[in-house]
Amino acid sequence: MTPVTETTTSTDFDQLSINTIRTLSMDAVQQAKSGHPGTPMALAPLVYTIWNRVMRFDPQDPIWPNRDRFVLSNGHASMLLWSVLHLTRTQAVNADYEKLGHASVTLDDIRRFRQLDSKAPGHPEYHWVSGVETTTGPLGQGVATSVGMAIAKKWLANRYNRPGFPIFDYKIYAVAGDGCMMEGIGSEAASLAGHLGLDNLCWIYDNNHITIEGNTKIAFTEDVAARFLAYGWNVLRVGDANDIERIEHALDVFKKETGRPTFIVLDSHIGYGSPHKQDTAEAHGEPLGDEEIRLTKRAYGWPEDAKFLVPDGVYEHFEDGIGTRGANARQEWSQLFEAYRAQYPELAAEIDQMQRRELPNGWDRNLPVFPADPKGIAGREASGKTLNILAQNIPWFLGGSADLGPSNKTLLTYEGAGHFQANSPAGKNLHFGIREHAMGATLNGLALSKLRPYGATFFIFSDYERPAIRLASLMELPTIFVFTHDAMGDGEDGPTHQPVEHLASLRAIPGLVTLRPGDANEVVEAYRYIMQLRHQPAVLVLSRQPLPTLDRTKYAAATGVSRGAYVLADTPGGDPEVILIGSGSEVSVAVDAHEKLVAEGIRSRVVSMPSWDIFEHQTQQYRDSVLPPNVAARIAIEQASTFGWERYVGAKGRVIGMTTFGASAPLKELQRKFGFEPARVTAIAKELLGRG
Ligand SMILES: Cc1ncc(C[n+]2csc(CCOP(=O)(O)OP(=O)(O)O)c2C)c(N)n1
Ligand SMILES: [Mg+2]
Repeated sequence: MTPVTETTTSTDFDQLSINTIRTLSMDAVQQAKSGHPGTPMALAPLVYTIWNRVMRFDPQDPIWPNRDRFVLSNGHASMLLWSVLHLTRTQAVNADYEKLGHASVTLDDIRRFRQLDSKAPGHPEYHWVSGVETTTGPLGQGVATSVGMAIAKKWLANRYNRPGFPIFDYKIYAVAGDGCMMEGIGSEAASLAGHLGLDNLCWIYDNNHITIEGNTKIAFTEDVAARFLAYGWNVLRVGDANDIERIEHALDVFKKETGRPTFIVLDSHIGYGSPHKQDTAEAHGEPLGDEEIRLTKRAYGWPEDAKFLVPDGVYEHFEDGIGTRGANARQEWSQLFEAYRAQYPELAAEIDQMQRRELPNGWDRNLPVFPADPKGIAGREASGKTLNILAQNIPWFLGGSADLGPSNKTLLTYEGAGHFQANSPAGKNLHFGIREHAMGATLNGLALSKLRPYGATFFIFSDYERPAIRLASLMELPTIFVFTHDAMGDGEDGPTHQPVEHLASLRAIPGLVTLRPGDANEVVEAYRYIMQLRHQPAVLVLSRQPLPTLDRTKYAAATGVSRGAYVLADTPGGDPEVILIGSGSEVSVAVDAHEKLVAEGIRSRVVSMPSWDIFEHQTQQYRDSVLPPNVAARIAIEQASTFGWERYVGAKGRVIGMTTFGASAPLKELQRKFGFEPARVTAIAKELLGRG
């Protein structure tokens, strides 16, 4: 190995840079007394090669649209990312895409690895550190998200590239460990990527045979390479993770491959260079210890007592590599884009808007308005009509379903909508197959690429997608999750298909906007609200069965949806003695009960509450005007777990909801059995008012 003091040649600088990544990682974990040193030590040569020799990424502009993407799916090895972001002097950008004029990750951040406010947190966090392409840590999410990035690139290239104008021609590199290969989401995503022939996607598998409990032979003995061959990937192997020439060669093979994604099996040694910890599970997630660090640095030819050392010339070496290559690539692209703008001003304007997560002019023209109709229309139907308008108004709005398009009504049926496949990358209908979890992550990958995606399945299967929904919220991405069959409306399918606790569980995710509209016009208003979100994901919860379309000349306008909850029907003079609060299919139950109560001289009010989250963000004054604090007689009605409704009905109120699973029966019988009928509401209202 090359001693620090004797460096001269560029080969020496390769090794010196690699060892800088290794020792920064070891020192940071030791200082934090927590973290994962072993994998950064093993993968430093790989990450070095990708970044300094291959990737087209300009550290001066980490959000340049045509940059290559790097995803660290084994997010516990975050020190790899903090090291290269620091050594490349990648610049910080804020949420409004403004360059802040300072480094994204400083050496001081690395010294404060895993500490409060450090830009070197435990795992890569998209919204927190510039240069991180996606949040990772839950294993498998990163690789699955990379599939969305690869789909996005194909779609973007098809729409915007023109002869002589390869505006979008980037590649996506994802690094993953055994965990990402074991997790189901990784397999779902690999299967989808193979089917779609995503040849712009390269996964590098850190084949170190080690996970937390020890050698992978205790639980994971399949032939991973054979599995990827079966998925239709191009499978390569590099037998020595320290051989950067071979790594670069494999990456070259990837770049030339057409029609298939590439999977590189990289045989590595976790904790490489550590005399006592290499190839052990201890190297995975524990600091090496001061003495072992000393011995390892000695093995690297590093000054044994130096800490957080970046030797002379290392920053410059990255500057000469990725810095120069990235700056040139971006400058060439910028010139290309200006010429493109002159020739294709409309397309260029679209790209500009999309990059800022803005909507095109006229994005909401022709949205449907549904006339009053007691029989009404299903939430999913109203959604389908709305989606079909939005997709025509917004070029980069696209989506699909996990094989339930005909049921979810998410199919785009207008002429020219098309279906995204390997040979038809213009399609706006995506087909995720029955892979909800990968669908969620793929949607996030699309949103990270600045497209505006939606994905659908039955509400019950939000459980199969939940980790990706949570990450969308953590990343502050405007991903749209559409769910239909929101309660007992699918009756005969029974309790396996009837969501109960799902609303409560999604409402508990910080930052997520959950909306359960009460009629067709509320569905439209829900979309109008959601589409304007730039940094928040939304969940739309829709009925399978028809819901009466309320007469908005008699009741309040559906635009109240934008406030989360609003007074839909009131007592004359607005001085209610009882408040009925409902969402979704229970809004019309509340309205029926209200009419009966009013007819009996009871001063009732109906509050339609499609979204707790939006309502919570209104002023106290508004919230009090909807739910006056002096009215204690309150009834919430919702075909879902009662969990949490106390906050709106108070100690003296009541909740008509679910405390058990549902049952298999026709809808009407279920509504009777579980008490979602106007008569029950009126009876409870009178009981609360002491007029029973
Ligand atoms: C979904 C999920 N389950 C469990 C964990 C906890 N965890 C973090 S790292 C790890 C072991 C990962 O092994 P591998 O991917 O081989 O990484 P290596 O130790 O080789 O770097 C586990 C179980 C996690 N982060 N995500
Ligand atoms: Mg491993």
